[in-house]
Amino acid sequence: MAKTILNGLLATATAVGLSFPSIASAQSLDEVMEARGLTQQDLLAAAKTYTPTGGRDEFIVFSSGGQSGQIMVYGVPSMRILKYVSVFTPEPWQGYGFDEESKAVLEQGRIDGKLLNWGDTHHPAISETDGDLDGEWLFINDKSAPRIGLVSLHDFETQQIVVNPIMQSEHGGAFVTPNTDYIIEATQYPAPLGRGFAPLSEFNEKYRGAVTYWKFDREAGRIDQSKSFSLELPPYSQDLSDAGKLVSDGWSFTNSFCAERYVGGIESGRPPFEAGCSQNDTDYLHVINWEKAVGVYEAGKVEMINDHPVIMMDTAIEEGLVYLIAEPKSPHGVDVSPDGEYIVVGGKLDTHASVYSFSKIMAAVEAGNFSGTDPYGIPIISMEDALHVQVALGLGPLHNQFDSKECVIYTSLYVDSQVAKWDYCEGKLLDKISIHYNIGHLVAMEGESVHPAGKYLISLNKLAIDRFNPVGPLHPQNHQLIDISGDKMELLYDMPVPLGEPHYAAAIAAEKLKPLVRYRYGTNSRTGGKHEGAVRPGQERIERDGDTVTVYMTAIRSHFTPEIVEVNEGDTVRFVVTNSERAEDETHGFSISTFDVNLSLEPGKTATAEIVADRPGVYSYYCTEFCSALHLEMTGYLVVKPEGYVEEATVGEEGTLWTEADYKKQVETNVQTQGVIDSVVVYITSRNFQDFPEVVALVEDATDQLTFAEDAKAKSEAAATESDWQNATLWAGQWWQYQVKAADIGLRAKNFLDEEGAVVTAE
Ligand code: K7E
Ligand code: CUA
Repeated sequence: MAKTILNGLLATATAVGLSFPSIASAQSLDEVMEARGLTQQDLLAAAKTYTPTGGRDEFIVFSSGGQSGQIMVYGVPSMRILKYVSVFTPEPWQGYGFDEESKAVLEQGRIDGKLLNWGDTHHPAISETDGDLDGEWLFINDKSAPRIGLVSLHDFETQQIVVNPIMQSEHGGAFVTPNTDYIIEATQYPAPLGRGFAPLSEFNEKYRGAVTYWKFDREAGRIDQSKSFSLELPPYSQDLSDAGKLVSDGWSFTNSFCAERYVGGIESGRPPFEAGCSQNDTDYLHVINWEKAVGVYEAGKVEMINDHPVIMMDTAIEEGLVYLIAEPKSPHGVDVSPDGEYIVVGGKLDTHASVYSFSKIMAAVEAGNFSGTDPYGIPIISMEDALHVQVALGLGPLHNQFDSKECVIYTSLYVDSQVAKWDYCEGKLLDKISIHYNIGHLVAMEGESVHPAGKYLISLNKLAIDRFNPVGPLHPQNHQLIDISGDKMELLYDMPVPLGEPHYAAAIAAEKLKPLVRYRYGTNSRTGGKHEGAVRPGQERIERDGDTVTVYMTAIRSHFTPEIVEVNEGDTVRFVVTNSERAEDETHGFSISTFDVNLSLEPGKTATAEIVADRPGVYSYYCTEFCSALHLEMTGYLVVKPEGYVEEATVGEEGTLWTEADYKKQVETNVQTQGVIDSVVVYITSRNFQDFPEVVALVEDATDQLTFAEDAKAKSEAAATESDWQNATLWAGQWWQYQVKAADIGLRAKNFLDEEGAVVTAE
């Protein structure tokens, strides 16, 4: 076995560095087109999306995962899925909900004492600086239970969940203000504020909507609930929101449906909600001066509901914080143009998109030019006074996204299954493209920022029907990539997504994201701070405190320290495990048979698996990531001794006893291996490796491994001087294990230098 691996290493070492000329494919492009029935157009689309091995994408998309409670991350234009970030739902691979640190995050999402393991993610928002996406943080709402999740874009992990103290359901979040001072969250279905009871017969009097402004403390990297407040709104079903920007900064916009305040009851013979809620020709766009509202909140003009400050409607009206504008029947999206002047609303049940002018709205507010008030006394600005232009686009206009080209906007048409490209300044239709089928949201690159990036648009479809190989009655979702760089939109690619309904997505230039390669040693990734249980190699220990046993453990290729943990039946056992690797992508896992735990330990991370050892037995634990050639050997035993068990003084017998000859043979192998390592070291150090941070990191890691090798070598030699051939051989074996890891890393570094064209700087 040892010999085989060594030969392999030697072979790789010689092969690396030799480059073979690429052999041309036997087939020509024409033959492939013919054989696969592809058109010129198909080839063009393929060339625009194909990303060769090792290639990177220009944009990164964060898509809501709907009923999965997650976020999906993928690249554009390749449409390759890179990650699922779990927010409201456990995710086993990444240990989310299977380690204590992430359970603490899910715990924050408890509502009225109840732990929820399901969420319906709808609208992600990337943090902004001066209205541009800055790639630091991501917020997403849960429509089903009124919650907002916060994801760090340094490690793509969920770090906080906040529960809305007054809402029963929500939809119009998460939308950020241009400097991420606040995250906006608006209700969906009206209910008594504070989630109490009131009979439906008192709907008009006791039921309410609301919008919450969550304060974001960027320095702390947390939503600060103690500086957040809400505004009471009428019991219309508030829908989507958007924050004003530039000229309209300081204002926010939330539309609504069911301004009829209709309550269904199909079972008692009343027409259903869908009929009663779409009877009127108009609903209301709420126009809110949040900046002024902050002052009103700080002046204490609030009522406390569930310990949360709420500016009640009377105060809001008196202080001039809220206005309504009639908008066409059951609208859906509301989106503010990059310059902040226009607010575009999709009609949904109306064929028009309506463009409101912020300066016209302000003129009406300043002149006190209102057409009346709603039943709660909120001033209504007439549609004519606020409207810039209305354009008939087609059936079911829903959501809008902006292009980098001035005045160009894209609107999804749900019923028509089309995207309309139009000019919102002039009010004219420019182009249409059919999608398959029934588009909901759409996302253009940085299309909601003050500087949209254009280039691509993605249609987030509600149905796939016949687009993919059938996989049973539940079809995958379909994200369709569209090229918007030219005058005509061109469909490029269909991406099936087996995750959950995509609602909204946010797309950012990849270069703006600065994710970590490894954690600072001993990081609790869910707080971002140092883990109090982190230990360095050599500090591992097992501590007992009453019935609680804490195992301070490290993980490195390819062993845990300690490897045997003995406890008593009934003990609570906490395994606090730190991955002491530095090498990029050297993640270890940790699971204990039948205890329903899994840790994902990326380099530098510390996480905890806590179990109650309630059944006597012997439970193996092992690393769940294939991390090295001896990954299967990365294991240990949790021994749970039955109550009253008395240990007998016996000595375990080894399976094999090693001799001096075995020791010498192993040492010989090690000397040869060292020869390979030395040659790789010469290769690397004679080149400008310092110019490549990736290689510097690999070299540091290899140096670590060689230090461990030295330590094992010393132990083996000490045993040999005492003629303890058993331990001498085994420690020589461990010495070799560290050498193999160092050689593996060294070859990776050498390979990298070859590919990147490093130059010889020394002989
Ligand atoms: Cu599905 Cu934004 Cu919740 Cu529209 S939403 S489609
Ligand atoms: Cu560590 Cu497998």
